[in-house]
Amino acid sequence: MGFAIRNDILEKMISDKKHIQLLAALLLKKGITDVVISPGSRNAPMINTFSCIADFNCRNIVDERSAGYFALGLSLANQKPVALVCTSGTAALNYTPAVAEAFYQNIPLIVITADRPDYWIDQAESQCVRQENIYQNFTKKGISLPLGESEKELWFAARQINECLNLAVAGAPAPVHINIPLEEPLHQLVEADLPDVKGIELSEIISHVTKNELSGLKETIIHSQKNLILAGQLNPNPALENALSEFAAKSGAVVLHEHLSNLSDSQFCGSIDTVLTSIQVEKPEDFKPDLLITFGGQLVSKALKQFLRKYKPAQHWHISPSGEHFDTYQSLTKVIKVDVADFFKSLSKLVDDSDESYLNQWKTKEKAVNQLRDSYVKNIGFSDLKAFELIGQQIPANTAIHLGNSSPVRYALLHNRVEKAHYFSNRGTAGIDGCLSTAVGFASISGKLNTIILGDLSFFYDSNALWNKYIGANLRIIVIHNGGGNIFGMIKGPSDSPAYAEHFFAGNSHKAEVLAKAFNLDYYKASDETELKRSLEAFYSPKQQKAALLEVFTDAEVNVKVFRELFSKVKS
Ligand SMILES: Cc1ncc(C[n+]2csc(CCOP(=O)(O)OP(=O)(O)O)c2C)c(N)n1
Repeated sequence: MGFAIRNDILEKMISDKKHIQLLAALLLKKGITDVVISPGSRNAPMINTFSCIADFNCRNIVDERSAGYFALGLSLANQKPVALVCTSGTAALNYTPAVAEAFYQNIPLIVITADRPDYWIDQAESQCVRQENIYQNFTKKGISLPLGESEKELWFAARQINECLNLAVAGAPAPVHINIPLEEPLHQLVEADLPDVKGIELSEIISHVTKNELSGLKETIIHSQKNLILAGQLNPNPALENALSEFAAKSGAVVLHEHLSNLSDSQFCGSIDTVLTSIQVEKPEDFKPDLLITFGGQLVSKALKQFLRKYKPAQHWHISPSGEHFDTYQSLTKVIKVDVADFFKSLSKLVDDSDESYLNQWKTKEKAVNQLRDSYVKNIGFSDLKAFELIGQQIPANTAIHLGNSSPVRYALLHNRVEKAHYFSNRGTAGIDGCLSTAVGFASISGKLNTIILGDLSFFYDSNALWNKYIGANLRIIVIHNGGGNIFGMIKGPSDSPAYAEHFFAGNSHKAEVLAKAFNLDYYKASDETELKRSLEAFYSPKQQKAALLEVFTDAEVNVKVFRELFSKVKS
């Protein structure tokens, strides 16, 4: 299999290791061309081979924890699998957080780790850990390639690689792990083409709901008075949004969504946390659905989970092409294994008797709490809640917004969506360890302006995200510096603990400014409303031609007071 060499390389030299040639050929055959490499010695055969081939777009990131999240962001942005390549030992272990996040966000990472031959494991050899299937809880499949290069072993390796690459994107996408034991010498190169490899295809049959089943579903929908549709975290999907809008309009169903669902129809209901707080003090049972239909990934709102677990629907259908049994509300009665857009499209053709009383109930509530929020936020002092309002007003439309865990995502959800923005967040496992790296990876191939808003602890945790060559002019980082883990002051439990200040809040007086300078970012700061408005204007001005960081300083105690007051106002 011929290939073009990178134009800054003079010779067509690739590793002499046959498995690696095979792997490169199969990756190309499956259209997997984005590679994130971390330096090492044992992975030299992969580095030498991938970096010579023009079709591979290789990036280099030293910190494997950051590289993993960067790859996740890349994959999310271009909706394709991304390969990760690292050496043996703790290098491989450092991928684990990103692999777990990718697993729970259904992102197909192809994790390629170099290893020593198994007879050297646990033998006081350097840089080895027990690496076989180390990500077993977070991958669809983990393989270790055979060491030998006999015809049979190469056939076996090709079959296993084919299977991994197919499974990564089949059904619910997920990471796969290809561990490669390698014998020295590691740097021997040959002038050769890639081998002609046999690609094995996986043909997936898309299931459709039968006519009979559809008419049964229709009957249930028509006879249930209160139909509630809940959209979890989703990638932007206009076809799905159209189908859902049509179904909701025809059926009168209420569609609840968060910003991370990436839906924008104004007939849908957002502001979930404040609406539910308000409902609790009236007659919550009036809002209890008869039929709940869910799809997508996780939801941020804890209040929603508590509400639906208490006021259980008579029926709960979960729609998913891969058929996972998410019984988040302890009421699951049916899993419908179909494409979500197809499901709503098919049902729209059968349903047309929209009774909007349930929808009006929710929309009236939403309007009331949003008005209350707006008048409250207008008059509060400078705080995280206020800063998020001002930031939301200034972020340009039609951009990508990445939200850090944990209070940033919650504050953003309390405010209106930025017009036509796409929202992302590492909500698969809700870690604070890779929010910035994910955004940097995403932004590195995004044609849009990308803003990441994250807390100070998350920023410092993942500041190595800035330690690479892929920081583009389209990146804007907003660090909400409230002096520590302010989220723990907002939620009950940690804030009452005697260990709160030292072990939950973990006060942080370091400033992001020094790191911004170290990584050559333009730096802005704000400690009050006037400064923030001024900084935001410059931060988002077309004149800002370079990646920039805005550090917003707020007072943790004021933040907690303001946040709690909003909810008590909503309650009263
Ligand atoms: C890797 C990881 N470690 C610990 C946590 C627990 N945790 C959740 S939020 C948080 C504090 C975050 O602080 P910061 O980034 O400053 O944001 P804030 O919520 O204070 O605005 C911590 C430690 C986590 N989610 N992920």
